[in-house]
Amino acid sequence: MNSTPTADNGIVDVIGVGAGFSGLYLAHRLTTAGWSFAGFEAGPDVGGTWFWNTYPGARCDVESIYYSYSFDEALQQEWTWSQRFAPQAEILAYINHVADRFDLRKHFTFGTRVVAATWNAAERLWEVGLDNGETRRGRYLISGAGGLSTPKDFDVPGLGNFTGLQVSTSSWNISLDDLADKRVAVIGTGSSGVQAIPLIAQVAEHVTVFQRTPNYVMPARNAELPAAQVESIKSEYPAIREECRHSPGGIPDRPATDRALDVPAEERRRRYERAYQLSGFNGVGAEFADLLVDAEANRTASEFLHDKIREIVRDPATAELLVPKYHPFGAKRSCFGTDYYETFNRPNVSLVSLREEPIETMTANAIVTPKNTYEADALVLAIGFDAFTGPLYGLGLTGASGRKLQDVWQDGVRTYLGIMTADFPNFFMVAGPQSPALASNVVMTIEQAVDWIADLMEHARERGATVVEATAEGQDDWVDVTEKTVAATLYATTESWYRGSNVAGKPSTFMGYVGGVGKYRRMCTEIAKRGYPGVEIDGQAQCRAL
Ligand code: NA7
Repeated sequence: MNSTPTADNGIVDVIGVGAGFSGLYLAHRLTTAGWSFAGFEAGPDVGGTWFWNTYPGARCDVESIYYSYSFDEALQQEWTWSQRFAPQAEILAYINHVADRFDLRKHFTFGTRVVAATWNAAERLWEVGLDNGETRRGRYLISGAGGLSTPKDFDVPGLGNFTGLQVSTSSWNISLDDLADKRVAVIGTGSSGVQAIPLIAQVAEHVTVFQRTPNYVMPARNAELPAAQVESIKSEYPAIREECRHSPGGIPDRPATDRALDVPAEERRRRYERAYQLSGFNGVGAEFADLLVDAEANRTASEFLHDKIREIVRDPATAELLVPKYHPFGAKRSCFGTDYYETFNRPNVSLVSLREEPIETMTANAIVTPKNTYEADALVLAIGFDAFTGPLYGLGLTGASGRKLQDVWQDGVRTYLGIMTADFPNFFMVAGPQSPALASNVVMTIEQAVDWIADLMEHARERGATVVEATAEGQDDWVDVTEKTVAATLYATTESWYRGSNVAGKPSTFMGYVGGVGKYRRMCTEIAKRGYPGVEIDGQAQCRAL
């Protein structure tokens, strides 16, 4: 049970949702500042994404030394990452360590989901319904529910017919051994599928990969972190973190100033090759300044990577199917894999392109396309998430005007800084849509958002104010900023979960601010310094924000 004391009237200062990276830092930051806090977490323990996504090969594609909290110097000195890209189990162990070290579990009720939340304007508080039937009342409601925590429905008929073993990467509940010697069908080739497929192929009798859109997959080049490198990083951690906070992506920047087409073809290729060896988000995608804004420049990187696929994959027909041809490199989330393309050289792995033969239905033991019937004993779904809005709509939010969040956002997401949304007073989103979350080392974005929220709450408290809300004008301006920023990039040309296109019927809005973590931080800091323009504090609108 939640052990946070509440006032006699049963009203807690803050109701927090989720005990992943966001929720834990929220609990720590706000309770340290003297707010009472009641957190609710659907899972049985801390971890969020890293609690649920336990599929084989699951690891973060941001390097561990950056994908971790920076708020406490002693914490970052005492924790030692073993690998360049930490596997899921190690990240979960880290999150557990943080929860223990700062005694954070006492602030949460586990196994309990927030399913309804209604703003009570008369009493200036949120009435929050839980899936156990109870109601809690809180002055503020803050979502740390994450952006990729609501699995997408499988939108192909016939899934219910399949009677074999069935598992999703996002709620993995079997062991790899359960797939041993089975004919396994894997649907989905985003980051999750790309990480899982090579390991499943090592144990399965046969793996049939069903690919809808080929992705750019670069070798992760994961490795043990040498002790000397760890020591060197630790000795400079505060400076490294500061660099991350002001960087484009929340990791130390490899600033690119050259434009791809200004460089002779031979040299360009040499540079791509060197960057390919580096890998990570500072690899090929960071080699030239214009790769995400100029289609011709992008083509040079795309073609370099196409050639890599053709070099690795021995069967030319399979290689051609794996070559990404429907989007520019980087416009959809790039993947980092280990032996991904090499896996298609195994005799027990085959590839089905759903562009050529879409799934028509499933039977008890097969996937049926117009061309073939693919028998399978087990089905692995790696089909992704109803990103950002899925988790938020799951909270059942009803705002000041009595409308549900999904109705207010029926034509697309509208937020102020990706943190607040008009008509939902005292409600905050950590790493929400239209924040830099989607295009950043999200832990940096989380810390920044939590600190900004805490500062705004403190600002209101010092003034004796109890209600803060984004103004419609502030929000319009922010939506405009996010749209103009993305319109100048190739992200705008590509259908992906970044813009909600992976979920049928979801209105198309780009879900992130892609102007950079550092620039975003500067804007947020400036807004705070100016007394929060774009926010109404106890009904007093400040001047226009942006
Ligand atoms: P992603 O990246 O959304 O990938 C999902 C994959 O599943 C992708 O290849 C989809 O093809 C495919 N998909 C989705 N629905 C279907 C259906 N109905 N039929 C066939 N194929 C389908 O999710 P991940 O879990 O891999 O990664 C999510 C993020 O986690 C990732 O971006 C990182 O940020 C970490 P599509 O491309 O839509 O054609």
